[in-house]
Amino acid sequence: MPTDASASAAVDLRSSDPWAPGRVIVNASTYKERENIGGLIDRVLAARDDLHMLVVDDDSPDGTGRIALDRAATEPRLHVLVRRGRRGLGSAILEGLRVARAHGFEIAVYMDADMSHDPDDIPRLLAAMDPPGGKPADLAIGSRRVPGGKTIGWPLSREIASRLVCWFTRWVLWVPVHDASGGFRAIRLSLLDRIEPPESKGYAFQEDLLWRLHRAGARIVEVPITFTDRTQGSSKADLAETRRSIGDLLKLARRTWLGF
Ligand SMILES: Nc1nc2c(ncn2[C@@H]2O[C@H](COP(=O)(O)OP(=O)(O)O)[C@@H](O)[C@H]2O)c(=O)[nH]1
Ligand SMILES: [Mg+2]
Repeated sequence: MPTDASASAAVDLRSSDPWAPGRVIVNASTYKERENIGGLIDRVLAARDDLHMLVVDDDSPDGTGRIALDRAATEPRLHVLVRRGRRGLGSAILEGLRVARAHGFEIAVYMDADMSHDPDDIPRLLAAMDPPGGKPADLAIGSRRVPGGKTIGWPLSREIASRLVCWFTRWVLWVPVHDASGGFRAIRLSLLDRIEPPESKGYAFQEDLLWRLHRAGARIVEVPITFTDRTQGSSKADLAETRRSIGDLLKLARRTWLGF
């Protein structure tokens, strides 16, 4: 049964312990995704029957967290953390990775919850982490900007903004990847011990994490994916988030070039 601490509004809600042991967990961060969350859970858990899943919700006013908690009551591979108050996508991803590590998982895949990332691509990301006969990777990026990868349904303004951020990350932050801003990745969780945690709490978490992993010598690979813009619910990438991300990226540029 999920813990129900609704009487005490300041307490984060968690689905029940203990967790059965597992090697790979798929983390999805949610804010107001009630139209998407049920289908996402079904598709992730069906992608491979050894996968666990962790949903980190920021107390979505539309009840997304409650939907996930109710599912977790009967699904032992599903775990849910409902945090009190909106704390940002980057903060949710980082907390999810830490929870996964604390529960002994070796690899986490993290993804958006709006169906832009296809759960059927998860096995390909995992295969790139441990290629048979090849070198294991530390991070596999689901990439729209390598041959075979693409974006469907984005307005031109989003495409341009995303390409600018990727260009900036490659040529100003000196991280040699093609898709630095996507949020569909597999990461070897032991790497968290080798870096200082990203300071970016919002969308710039993606570039910030890459910047730190690259400087720590992580082996990063890119796997082509098709990103399809959401058809249900609405984007949370608003003006405030854009401003915050630009500030975070400029801070990283200062660290790269001036060292502070
Ligand atoms: N937990 C949590 N998730 C968030 C927050 N902001 C956005 N998300 C989730 O992050 C993912 C990406 O957000 P989305 O609105 O689709 O951004 P876009 O794809 O860049 O337009 C979605 O799963 C959102 O529900 C937040 O503050 N907290
Ligand atoms: Mg989206």
